[in-house]
Amino acid sequence: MISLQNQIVLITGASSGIGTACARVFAAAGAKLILAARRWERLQQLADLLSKDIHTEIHLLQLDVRDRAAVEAAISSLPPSWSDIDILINNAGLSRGLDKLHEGSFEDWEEMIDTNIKGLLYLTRYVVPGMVKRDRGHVVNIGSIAGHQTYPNGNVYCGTKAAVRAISEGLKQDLLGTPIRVTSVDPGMVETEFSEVRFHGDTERAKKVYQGVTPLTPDDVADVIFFCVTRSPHVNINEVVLMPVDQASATLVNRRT
Ligand code: NDP
Ligand code: 8X3
Repeated sequence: MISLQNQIVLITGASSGIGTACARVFAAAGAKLILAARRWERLQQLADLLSKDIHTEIHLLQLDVRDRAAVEAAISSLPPSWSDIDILINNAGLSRGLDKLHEGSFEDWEEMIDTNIKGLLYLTRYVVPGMVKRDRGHVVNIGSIAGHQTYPNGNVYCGTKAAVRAISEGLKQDLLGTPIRVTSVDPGMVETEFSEVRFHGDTERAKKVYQGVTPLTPDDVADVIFFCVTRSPHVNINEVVLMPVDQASATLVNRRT
């Protein structure tokens, strides 16, 4: 196992899915974890588990990434032993609804844009200056295949992930001349709470998304993220697109039932 001993890793959206899986993988490599999300109990349960099993050092942040002032306060008030963030994993994100654009819900749009684009920007804006000052760091943004191909009714969600892709590219350009690395990890279908959130808690509809296919697991994605951040310091993996063998595009899925 490659060691990330004493490296400080901030993971947003750590209370579920890909974020939780990242917490496990990075804890196993000896990193110190700052875990952020809105659901405090979930974060505490995860922290209890990781501190018991792997003796990980953990700092929790109850944070809504849409709230710029809260993001600024959370980052600027980190205790000195936690403030030098080495790796930022901008993972918090969601889809809401699957409707035609001209019938879509304004609330759903705003939640996706505020979380997936603006939240990611706020974290980046408040964390990256410290990385520049310390001359080290890595930002990993979780995009999606939805940022590469728009699918019917995906409109605004796909737009937010296309924006994440452009922002990752822009950040890489703006950090040229520094040793800071930028990576976009763009998965296809991963079985998490994603579809349940998309369908506003309709678990039956959510289950159907993964019916008859073998989707990616959150661990598969965490594994790729870990690979990206553990290359030699002169290597920048700009973008990784990964999907299950059962998927060929956002709309081409091999279902066995
Ligand atoms: P989950 O729903 O399982 O996890 C989403 C995480 O984001 C939760 O921890 C949630 O925490 C957090 N989150 C959502 N809104 C906010 C907010 N306003 N402030 C802080 N945290 C927030 O889904 P995934 O693990 O699948 O999603 C993780 C990322 O992966 C997302 O960016 C998603 O778009 C992307 N993705 C997912 C794919 C999939 O098929 N599952 C494929 C491609 C990309 P809490 O509610 O506690 O705040
Ligand atoms: C999640 C994957 O195809 O549902 O970003 O948009 S998809």
